[in-house]
Amino acid sequence: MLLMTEKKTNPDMLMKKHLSDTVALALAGVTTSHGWTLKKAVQSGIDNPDSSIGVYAGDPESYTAFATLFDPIIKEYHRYDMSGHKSDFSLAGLPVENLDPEGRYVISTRVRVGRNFQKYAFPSAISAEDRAAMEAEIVEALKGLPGTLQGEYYPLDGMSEENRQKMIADHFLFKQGDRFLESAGVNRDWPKNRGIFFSLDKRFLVWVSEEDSMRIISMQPGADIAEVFTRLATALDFINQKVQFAFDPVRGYYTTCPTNLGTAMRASVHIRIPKFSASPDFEHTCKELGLSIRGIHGEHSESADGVYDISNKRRLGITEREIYSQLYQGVKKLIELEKSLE
Ligand code: ADP
Ligand code: CIR
Repeated sequence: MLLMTEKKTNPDMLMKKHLSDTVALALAGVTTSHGWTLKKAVQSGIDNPDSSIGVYAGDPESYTAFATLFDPIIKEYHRYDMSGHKSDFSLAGLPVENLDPEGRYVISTRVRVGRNFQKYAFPSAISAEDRAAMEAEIVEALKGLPGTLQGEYYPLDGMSEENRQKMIADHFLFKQGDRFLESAGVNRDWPKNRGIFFSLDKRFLVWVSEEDSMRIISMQPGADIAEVFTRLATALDFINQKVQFAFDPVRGYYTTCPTNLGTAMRASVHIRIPKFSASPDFEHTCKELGLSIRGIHGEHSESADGVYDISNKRRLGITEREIYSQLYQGVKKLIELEKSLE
């Protein structure tokens, strides 16, 4: 499979496809209140010709100010008709049993959402001053989380290199942004005012000022997708009362990258399927199941030992409940296919 480690030109980059001369001309003089411009929005796609999307937003206002460029990209990527975002975290009536109780295939399960503040720019455009103020607000908002969600905040600045590398290798912590995010401005002032909050058992985590202002994460070893999903829903119920997130009734939760809009949810498993992943049907089958394939160290990383990160492709035009269902049914199918080849 092709993972984006080389700078091959992507002829299908959505930014190139939708940035006609007319659109470019109409948006040339536009600047949002946090200073986002067309040039900043498309810089990542220009610097990285292998981009699949090639645009980033700088603040909530970017999505309306540059709608003539962003909306066609959103519609095409998410196959979404802009008919309105619907949220539903309920699992009532859905299967919830563990699909791999013996732990033969599914190594771990993770569900995350991206969230940004209504009042601040996104990490791509935020000022150093606002980044510091936002960090303090997030730390405050996470105080008083109920039960096992309680935890501590650990700033990146000052963390030992050994500790940082170990947390990255163990899939808990984020790395500095890749070349796509670098071009979008996300790495400015690194690592100041970034950090990670986690519960004692490291099953509930919040990344602060990575690609989005917050990445709220539930994860654990094994295949109990329902438990992981429910933990996240409980945490969100609490945090929603403390922070006013940037939200739009049509585009859902606003995120730095348009691929994350809507639910901003990525529900994934690390699954060991050495036989089926080596078969020519692997990519096509995942696509049919609505699933994306990533390497095991995150986006744009490689796989190892037949273990892949499999997750929902769509985040907008789909509810959280539907994402759960899609991952659940997809994992079920992939395990069946692997078994049939053993
Ligand atoms: P995201 O956009 O979801 O934050 P990345 O692809 O950058 O994702 O991955 C972030 C980190 O989360 C990486 O270390 C990745 O390996 C880890 N990760 C993703 N899914 C899982 C999973 N199901 N189990 C364990 N770690 C995971
Ligand atoms: C790109 O355009 O390829 C990068 N900016 C990353 C896009 C986000 N990720 C994705 O589609 N899975």
